[in-house]
Amino acid sequence: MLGKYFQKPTQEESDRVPPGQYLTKGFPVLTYGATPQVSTDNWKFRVWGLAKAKIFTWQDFMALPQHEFTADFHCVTRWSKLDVKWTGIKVTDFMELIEVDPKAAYVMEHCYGGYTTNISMPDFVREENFFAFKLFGEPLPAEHGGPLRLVVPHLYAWKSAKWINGLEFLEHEELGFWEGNGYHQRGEPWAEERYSNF
Ligand SMILES: Nc1nc2c(c(=O)[nH]1)N[C@H]1C(S)=C(S)[C@@H](COP(=O)(O)O)O[C@H]1N2
Ligand SMILES: [Mo]
Repeated sequence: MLGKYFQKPTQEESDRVPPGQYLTKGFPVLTYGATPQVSTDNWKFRVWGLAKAKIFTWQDFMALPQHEFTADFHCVTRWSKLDVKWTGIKVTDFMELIEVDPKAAYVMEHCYGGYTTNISMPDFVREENFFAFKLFGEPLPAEHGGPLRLVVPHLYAWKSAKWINGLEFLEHEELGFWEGNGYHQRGEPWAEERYSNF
């Protein structure tokens, strides 16, 4: 298993690698379909469903407090990358700008290109989750989700929607793209929630 693309972890590192995962040296690109090319000039981000409908521009996002984040990244195809450095905006700061109906228990993340992924409110609204627009100090490359992606460090990376452009708030859980194709509805890597159990 260990070869050119995988490295043998130190003890400290292996404590951070979830079961069944291997460390990778590079940062693989995992995209279903084509990479959308989105300019920040006409970029729009929508909120709808069980929330007051609202549209945000790139400038609206950039006006929010910006932070540096370091997070481990776990893809369900078994590669993990530790200590990825991002710059972004906390989900909790963005949530201050919108009015969500208390009945909303789930969120569907929507993206340019049509990808979707579902997440529960408690998994979404966490202090450590963020919208990223820089990777290792550089503008987020299109193939990694630029201009803006979500990062949800505590779940498998398919929940970290690239080219995110909308949040649909829901009362009942609906399945996103991979979740509707056999992947687990939550995707917690330490519990190895890889595949759907129904
Ligand atoms: N819009 C969109 N977001 C996506 C994906 C995708 O295909 N489309 N792939 C997901 C998967 S499976 C993973 S592992 C990560 C990969 O992010 P990376 O390409 O930056 O490594 O993005 C996730 N977000
Ligand atoms: Mo993935």
